[in-house]
Amino acid sequence: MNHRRALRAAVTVAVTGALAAGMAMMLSTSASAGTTLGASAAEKGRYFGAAVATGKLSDGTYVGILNREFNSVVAENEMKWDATEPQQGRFSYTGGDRLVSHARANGMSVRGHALLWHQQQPGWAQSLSGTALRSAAINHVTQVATHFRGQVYAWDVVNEAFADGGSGGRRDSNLQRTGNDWIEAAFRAARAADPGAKLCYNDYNTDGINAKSTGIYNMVRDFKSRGVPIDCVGFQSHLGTTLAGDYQANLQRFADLGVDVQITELDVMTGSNQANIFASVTRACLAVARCTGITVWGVRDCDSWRGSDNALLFDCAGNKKAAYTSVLNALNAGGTTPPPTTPPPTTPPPTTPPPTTPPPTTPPPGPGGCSASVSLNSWTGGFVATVRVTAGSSGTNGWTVSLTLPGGASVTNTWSASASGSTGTVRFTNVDYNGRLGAGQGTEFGFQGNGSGAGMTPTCTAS
Ligand code: G2I
Repeated sequence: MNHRRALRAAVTVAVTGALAAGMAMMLSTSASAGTTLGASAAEKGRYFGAAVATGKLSDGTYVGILNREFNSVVAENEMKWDATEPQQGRFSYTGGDRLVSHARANGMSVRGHALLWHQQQPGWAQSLSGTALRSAAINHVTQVATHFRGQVYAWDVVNEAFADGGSGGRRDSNLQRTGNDWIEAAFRAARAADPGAKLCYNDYNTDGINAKSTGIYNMVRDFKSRGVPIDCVGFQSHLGTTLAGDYQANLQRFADLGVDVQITELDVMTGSNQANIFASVTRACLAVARCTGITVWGVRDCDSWRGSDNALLFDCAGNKKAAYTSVLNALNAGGTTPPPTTPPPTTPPPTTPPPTTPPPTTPPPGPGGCSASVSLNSWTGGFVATVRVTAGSSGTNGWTVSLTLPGGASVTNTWSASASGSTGTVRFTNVDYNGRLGAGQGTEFGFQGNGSGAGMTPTCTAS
């Protein structure tokens, strides 16, 4: 990947300009004048985030800007594969946990970046291939997403898997060589590990309708049609001196597939167009109802991977640049469409990792019938329950699991079963693909709840 080369492949600027801005003012449902990026974006039901290098959290100027202006963070490097699993099976979460804890203390949501990527792999993974690499990669997804379960608003599950240029196909990589289905395998593993996180595919050079973004579009359409769990697409938006005229139309066509979209790594080449391009990207996100937020890739120009491009919103001394003002004005003027239906959490989940519950001891199935056991992953105010159903000696054609939630608890989301009721005694019945179990066979379903799920005892009835 060569982002510099990528930046040169730019098209004409289409700044929507005064007309659109005027319309936005007219159509805007509530006049607003947030005084910081985060507050103003929040008024529009969105977040405004920054990539953070945790090493800089001891820099007072840096932290001052971060805490004042942003209500979302992403780790610039600390949650990547080389950082989180430096040796196979040995996980290290120091940097990621530090960022999550900073976010929690300051009311910020967290984007997770990135579970699988061809770059920044630890040496041991670079030297693997085939099924050994595939299992290591899926284990990585499972472990890391489990560790941060309940603490991450959205994960970049797979980063930069498509090729540049006109092919519209996948990039060659060790991961790609394990089989074309590696991306969907990663998304399924991530969903199982953290059912509450939005799962995103993230890439660059997708800033408009082009061969690469169309290749990704086709993958997302295919995933949606086959039920592969994908919730969002990240558009990195490392931009040059021009912006494609169809930047917003491209976001919209993805949103129309039924996924959220997010601007995930925004930075723009310095120059006379910088402020305009930042504002145009902001307006584009506000104009797409399912664009849930914008993240800039760093705080001050000198914090940026782009060095002398001076590509961010604050100068090296921490002063607001013209680009900052243009973004804030665009946020305050914007919002011609309703904000997303599921705004990102304003109260981030707890930093203390959920208590690890030992694997449940599944009661032996009796003759006929079925049995069920629950394992819980809880945090203050919520939990995820995984329920294991095991068929007795006659197998099942279908099953129903009943359990009684403690007072004040409620089911908010169920997968691999259908729930009747959400409080008190709730009955979960198999879905079409998991009702039929052979003698002694098992299956799992799960649900997420508010309140405490402690002490639930399931009973299973077979049909
Ligand atoms: O390349 C810009 C971004 C493109 N999209 C994915 C992002 O994850 C990526 O971020 C950059 C970070 O901003 C850099 O900070 O990813 C680079 C790695 O590809 C990061 O650079 C690395 C250096 O290459 C390492 O030498 C260094 O040890 O940062 C590491 C930590 O400072």
